[in-house]
Amino acid sequence: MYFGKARSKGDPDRVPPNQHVTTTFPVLHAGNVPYYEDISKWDLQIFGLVKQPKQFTYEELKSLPQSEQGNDIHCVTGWSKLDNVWKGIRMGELVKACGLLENAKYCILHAEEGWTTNLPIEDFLKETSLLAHSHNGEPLTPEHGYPFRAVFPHLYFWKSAKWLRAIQFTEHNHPGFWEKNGYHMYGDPWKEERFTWD
Ligand SMILES: Nc1nc2c(c(=O)[nH]1)N[C@H]1C(S)=C(S)[C@@H](COP(=O)(O)O)O[C@H]1N2
Ligand SMILES: [Mo]
Repeated sequence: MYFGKARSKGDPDRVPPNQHVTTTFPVLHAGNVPYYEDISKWDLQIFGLVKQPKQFTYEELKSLPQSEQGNDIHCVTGWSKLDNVWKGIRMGELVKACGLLENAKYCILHAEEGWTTNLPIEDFLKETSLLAHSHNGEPLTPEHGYPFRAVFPHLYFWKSAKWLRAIQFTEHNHPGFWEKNGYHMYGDPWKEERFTWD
């Protein structure tokens, strides 16, 4: 498991500029925490610029090859949480069977209540990009994204959509919920790509 170069608090190799380390796990989102009465009715859809759109049930996702990733997360509001262990499915594994079309360049992640975020396809397909169902050995709690959330540790944490319901592949880069409200289209914490009005 990879935990980065150093372990000390505030290490500049480990903690991006103007971030502080927290040992708590803050809960942050717009809207409501969803409640699922019957998880067998839940699904995750993959659509857009793919040869074969797909619809996964909860059970189907649990039966795909599972991976574990150790990483740090950085919220644009200033907190960083080090040494998280996520378990789930690599995004690359998830979309294997869909056949991405050549003009697929970006993704829109669709979460509950119409919440969205966007990122380039290379970032979505990185080895470290996960569709996670567990954090530090425990299933995700409802507040942190149960049943499945995205985790893109190399981008600010707002890109890591909780309660993910669909992944859409597009040719152009469409701003999501926060991006329409001035957050950066990419969000590299090391370059402090926080807001577009800076
Ligand atoms: N569906 C959804 N996912 C979301 C958000 C949201 O508002 N809705 N907020 C993002 C933001 S700004 C952050 S910092 C992280 C917070 O995740 P956490 O509550 O598990 O710490 O979720 C991200 N994913
Ligand atoms: Mo955030």
